[in-house]
Amino acid sequence: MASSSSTISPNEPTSHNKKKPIVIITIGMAGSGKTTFVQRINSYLHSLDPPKPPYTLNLDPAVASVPFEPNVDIRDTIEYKEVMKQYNLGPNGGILTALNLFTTKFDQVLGLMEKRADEVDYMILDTPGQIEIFTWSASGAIITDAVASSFPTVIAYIVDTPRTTAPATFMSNMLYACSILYKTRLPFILVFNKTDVADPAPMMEWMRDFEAFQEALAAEGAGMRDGDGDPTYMSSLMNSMSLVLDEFYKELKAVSVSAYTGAGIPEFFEAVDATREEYERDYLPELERAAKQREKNLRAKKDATLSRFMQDLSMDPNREKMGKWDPAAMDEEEEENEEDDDGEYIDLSEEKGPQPRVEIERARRPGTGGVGINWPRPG
Ligand SMILES: Nc1nc2c(ncn2[C@@H]2O[C@H](COP(=O)(O)OP(=O)(O)OP(=O)(O)O)[C@@H](O)[C@H]2O)c(=O)[nH]1
Ligand SMILES: [Mg+2]
Repeated sequence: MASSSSTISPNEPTSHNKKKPIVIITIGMAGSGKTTFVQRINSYLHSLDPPKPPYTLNLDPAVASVPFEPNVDIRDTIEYKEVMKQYNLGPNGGILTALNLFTTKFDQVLGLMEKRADEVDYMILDTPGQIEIFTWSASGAIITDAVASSFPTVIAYIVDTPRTTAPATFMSNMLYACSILYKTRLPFILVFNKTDVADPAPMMEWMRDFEAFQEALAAEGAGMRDGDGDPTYMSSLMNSMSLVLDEFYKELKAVSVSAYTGAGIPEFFEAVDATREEYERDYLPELERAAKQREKNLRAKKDATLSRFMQDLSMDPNREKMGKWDPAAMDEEEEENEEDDDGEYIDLSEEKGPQPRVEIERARRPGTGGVGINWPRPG
């Protein structure tokens, strides 16, 4: 899937010579305010003069209600509670499987995004509540890669500021952010949210000044010194970790916002706009190199299969009875098969009158006749 999009150049302007929109992927711990933040940036973009309505996608199958109107909503195609029942899973397994199933058709979603690229400046993805479902799953990686292969992309890592005021908690949150940065290698913005209830200034200071963080750690006291007054294992670990993080802080931008009041949102967009250059300079060459390598591997695999096939053919005593083999015809047939579609995603904002629905959508909508989901079963 990601590979299917590798031919699209994210650097190329859209057909009207407009720059490609920037995709903002919001990631953050459960309850950090991702959805409220997406709602806030969505309404901010609508309120600009002239308005710049973004293209929005909800990838959280378990959210009860979305406070903005997403253009693509995973809940329209997959009901995660039904997935839980069918696959006998718990809530997290259900969400993960729902996301995996959605990802199998993400090329269609990408197609919808490409179609709207001329009209919008920003595309915003809201991700599932449990952070690891998106960041440590194959589907999260596939979606991120697919999107980043087609558009300039930035990660907005939402930090729950009031829950991160303790130095140790702050550090674990930053370690998580650090792992995501190194995993995705995409431009990264730390978004300190909920600043209406907690001031992120001390945290910003800790990021700038390593010694300030050490002092805060020492001031926290508990667990840092043993009975003899020597530093504990925990204290040494935290000190070494904070040294690692010091390098990480140099690579990223941090902004303070309140999704609740709207404070800091213009500064967030300044940071987002600045990442376009970073994306083109650092990420794109790597992306192009990976795409070329993928293509090379694919060609080598195809050549190997072809020569094996030719060998088999030359050894087959019945080959005279068969018609002459035409590789071009075979390619055409393959392409035709690829085009076969067993379902279609719908851009809700384009919906005019009754739309063809995929089977799984009917399962969710009461009164539409669908009773079960025919997803492939494991094993
Ligand atoms: N005070 C304050 N509360 C906020 C802010 N942003 C979000 N919240 C609250 O934080 C809670 C969680 O917000 P959500 O937007 O649902 O967070 P989320 O990260 O999408 O949550 P999940 O998707 O369930 O993980 C809600 O009660 C919000 O009202 C903010 O800027 N200030
Ligand atoms: Mg949410």
